[in-house]
Amino acid sequence: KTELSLDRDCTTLSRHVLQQLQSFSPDAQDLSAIMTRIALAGKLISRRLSRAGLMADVLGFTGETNVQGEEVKKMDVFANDVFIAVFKQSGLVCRLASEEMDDPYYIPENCPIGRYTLLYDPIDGSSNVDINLNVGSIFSIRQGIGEDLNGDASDLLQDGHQQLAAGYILYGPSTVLVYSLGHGVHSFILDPSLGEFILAQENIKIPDHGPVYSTNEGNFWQWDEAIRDYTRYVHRHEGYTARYSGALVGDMHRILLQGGVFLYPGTVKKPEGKLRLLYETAPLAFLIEQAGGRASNGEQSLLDVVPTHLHTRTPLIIGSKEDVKLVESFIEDHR
Ligand code: AHM
Ligand code: MG
Repeated sequence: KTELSLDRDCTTLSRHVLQQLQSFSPDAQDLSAIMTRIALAGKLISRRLSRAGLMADVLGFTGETNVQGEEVKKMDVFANDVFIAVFKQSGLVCRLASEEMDDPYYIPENCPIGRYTLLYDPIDGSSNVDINLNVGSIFSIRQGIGEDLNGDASDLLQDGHQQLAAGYILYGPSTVLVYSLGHGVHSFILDPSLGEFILAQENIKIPDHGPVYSTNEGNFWQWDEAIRDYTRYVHRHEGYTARYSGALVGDMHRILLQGGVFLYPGTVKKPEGKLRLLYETAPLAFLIEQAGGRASNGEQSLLDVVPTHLHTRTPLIIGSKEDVKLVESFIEDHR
């Protein structure tokens, strides 16, 4: 028994990444090191969140507005800076791009050695921070194709299949990291006494159908008829249950484990929806497809969508295969 638990405790994230890539090639070493840094960012953010109510200067707004017209929270700024800090002088990532920064952030001393770019949403669902509910970080690792001549990351405007790795960190009762390198989806739980993410579940498969539908029904009046019809269908059939936390990572984690569908469709005010492709919807689509699920923007597979700029938004329908297909069939019927 002792040996068993020891064995489990020894499957740390960095070891797992190397096992996944089954090699000690430079690329495997790089990705393992990058994942270790992302995990460090997760630990730092998790520590700060766990003390948020006790410390001055953690909760609330900074008083500024970001490029996307949203009020900036102190935790957004902190978490954004954490990711930059853990990659400085790492020689690993040459560039970071996030929801909180208009343009990519270059780490010149890492270029050109670090050929990778980290795309991330440092705190997703940040309205939950002030009320002590779950939030998450979403990340994706890509390699630019060609050169970024204008410094606006045009080389990153590629479809979601180009992601080398993607995942999220969920700050809930415990801190959970879920990732995929394109070889299945795996979860790790932060053991605070060790300061390590320990393997929890390997090769997670999402059920083909699940009971949960997760969407902000307050937007019903803003949706097009297809999505309204789908919602009416769910209201009129047994076996569905609504869950929506206002934080995508938590809602997705539930769906990954228990099945169901998450929808953030276009609205009158935001025809492209709210969520951004490169650091929100594409990484989650990569994970869900690796877990045997499906992700769509309503028109095509989400992984096929090519962004027009760094902060491009897309509608999102994601989750269990059958549930996503059902939503798509309503969209099809209204064409
Ligand atoms: P954020 O990255 O600015 O926090 O926005 C993304 C969040 C998601 O976590 C969540 O699913 C969605 O916005 C909730 O939006 P709404 O309040 O419109 O339902
Ligand atoms: Mg976000």
